[in-house]
Amino acid sequence: MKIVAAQKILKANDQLAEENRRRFSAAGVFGVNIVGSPGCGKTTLLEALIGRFGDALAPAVIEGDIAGSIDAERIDALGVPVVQINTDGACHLDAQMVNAAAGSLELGQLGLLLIENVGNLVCPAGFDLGEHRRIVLLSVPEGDDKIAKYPAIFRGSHALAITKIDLLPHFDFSVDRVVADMRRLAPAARVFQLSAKTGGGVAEIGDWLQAEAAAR
Ligand SMILES: Nc1nc2c(ncn2[C@@H]2O[C@H](COP(=O)(O)OP(=O)(O)OP(=O)(O)O)[C@@H](O)[C@H]2O)c(=O)[nH]1
Ligand SMILES: [Mg+2]
Repeated sequence: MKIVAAQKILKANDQLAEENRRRFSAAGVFGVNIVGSPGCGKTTLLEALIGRFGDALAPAVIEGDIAGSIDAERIDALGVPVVQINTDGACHLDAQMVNAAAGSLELGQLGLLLIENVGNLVCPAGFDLGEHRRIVLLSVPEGDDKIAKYPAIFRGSHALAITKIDLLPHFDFSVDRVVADMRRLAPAARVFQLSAKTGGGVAEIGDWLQAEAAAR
């Protein structure tokens, strides 16, 4: 007996992800996949980045959630085009879902496509969506051992944002340990420290993203 289903699915996903990437590049859209645990601060970061960029980068958002449209409503309130994907139980987005969602956006009028993945530190790691950059978030309350315990999602990311940095006084969380673990797994990745409460660090990651988008 041969079991090849998972490999086949991943191969098909990779092919469609490449197609998505070509489509985004051809339209002049820079795609960013935002991943991290439930509640780590993904939507809050999107809100802060959109507030910072304004219309300058012509952003749009694809929201991935198992159910509901809470996050899409938060983005819609900012007046930014948004599509909500409900995965109906699946713990990650895939290239097919993003392909379908992108079909309802005017890609030619956009500069930046921010894709918030389903909150999960495991499943999204294996699924390329066709993005140009992947940012992984790790919030202080989750603990400083998460890179060591969930390496795949960190290894494949271009940047790490340590979020909720305002909570450091309340948790035994070593930023040095997290930075060292990330350096080992992804030496080229940028590391940012953010607080949505104070707004600290949003400028740095926003400037980096803007420079990465401009460099393409
Ligand atoms: N103290 C503090 N709280 C934060 C910060 N960023 C986000 N939060 C809070 O964390 C909670 C979750 O934030 P969200 O942005 O909704 O998290 P998320 O990752 O989008 O969550 P899911 O989409 O459910 O996976 C909210 O109550 C936010 O107000 C921060 O920098 N500091
Ligand atoms: Mg969210």
